[in-house]
Amino acid sequence: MMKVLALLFFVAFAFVQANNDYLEGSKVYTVRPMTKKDQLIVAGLDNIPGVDVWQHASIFGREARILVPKDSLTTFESVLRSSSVQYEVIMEDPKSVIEEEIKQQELARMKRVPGRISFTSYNRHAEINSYLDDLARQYPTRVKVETLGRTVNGRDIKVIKISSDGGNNPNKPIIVSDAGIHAREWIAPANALYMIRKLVEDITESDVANNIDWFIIPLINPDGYEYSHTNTRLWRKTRSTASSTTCPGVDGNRNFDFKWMQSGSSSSPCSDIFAGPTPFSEIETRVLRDLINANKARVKAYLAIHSYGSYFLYPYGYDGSNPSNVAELRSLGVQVGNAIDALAASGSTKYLVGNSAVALNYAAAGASDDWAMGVGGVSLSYTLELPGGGSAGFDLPPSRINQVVRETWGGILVLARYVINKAA
Ligand code: 0X9
Ligand code: ZN
Repeated sequence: MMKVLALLFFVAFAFVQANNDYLEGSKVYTVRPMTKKDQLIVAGLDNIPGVDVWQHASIFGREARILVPKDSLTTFESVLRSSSVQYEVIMEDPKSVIEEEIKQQELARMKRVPGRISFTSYNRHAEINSYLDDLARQYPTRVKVETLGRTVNGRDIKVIKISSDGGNNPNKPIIVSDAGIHAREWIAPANALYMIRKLVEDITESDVANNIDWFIIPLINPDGYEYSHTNTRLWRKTRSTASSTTCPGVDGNRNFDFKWMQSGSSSSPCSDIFAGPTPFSEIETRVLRDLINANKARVKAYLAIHSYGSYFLYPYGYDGSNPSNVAELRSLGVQVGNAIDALAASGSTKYLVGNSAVALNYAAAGASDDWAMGVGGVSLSYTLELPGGGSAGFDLPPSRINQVVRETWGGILVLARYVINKAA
């Protein structure tokens, strides 16, 4: 048995390795813009071919983290040198670092209890969908699971609807949340799964479980997520090929039809921030649009779950302008951030709360949070960027999943209770 397992592991790992080969010879830099002029230069680095901005620099003193492929190293360094922006190589060999982490993740998966959803390893799409279906069977009065759509690679995108009273009470607020639109942000679906657990299997806050109907899509981009497990660890987009077969995929968070393509987006299919051939070209974005539209009068809050950087962000991210209820968004956001910080492990990054374009220091149009507010009419719309970890930030070690999802739940409770009080 061990031999078979070892062989399987070897085969799986060899497969993964082959597909991360594009990282060969690449480097990871931190870049520290100190002035407005520096910021413009750093923002322009995005356009160098193959450059992958893992974390954008922020005016609040956070440095950028950028992966630069071998062929772009000279251009990248010469731009920075000629403009005297401070930078440093923090990873000389990202390929081997990431491969080592993939090995660790696989080991953690081997230790999980089969058939149970795990918070000590990352769950795969099939496991997530069976968990939802199991809950629907076990808790038929509280839980309904619906398939909202099927992806280009034939995977079902499911929503779990959690309600204490059948789900048809017109006066009850709904909170809609999705995770994993960006494939590589593995902690996001894990966090959504923990929310589901706390609202169905392990209810310790019955006010929140009973006074809100929760619509949660724990994995909205299953094709991309699976691809990041089996092939390219840092895959971000969907896997659709309508625009290009050599460069598949659309950035779901640039594909929503609100100020589409107006900022922070690319019209090139090979870019990681490709907005798609048309707005809502992707099934992954249409399912969310349709879910919110179908329940418009009752959806009181929307939460997009991403990673990384410990941010709690409100619209509008397409240009940094503030919606009319910015004071409410901000003060609730600060309370959410504080609640998470209070439960966080010592030494972890404090949450930064703000308008997304301002806090992240880049505008980006076509994102779900802006659409939910601007078109969907949801007045409390947020993007949660969970903490980073691992070498790339997206690969938070499995040993930290538990802590992160628990502390984050503390913040989500604050949001939920605000919604309950407001509706009362
Ligand atoms: O750029 C994004 O899509 C999000 N950050 S991530 O690192 N997870 O990719 C932030 C989206 C913030 N919201 C808007 N720009 N509207
Ligand atoms: Zn994201």
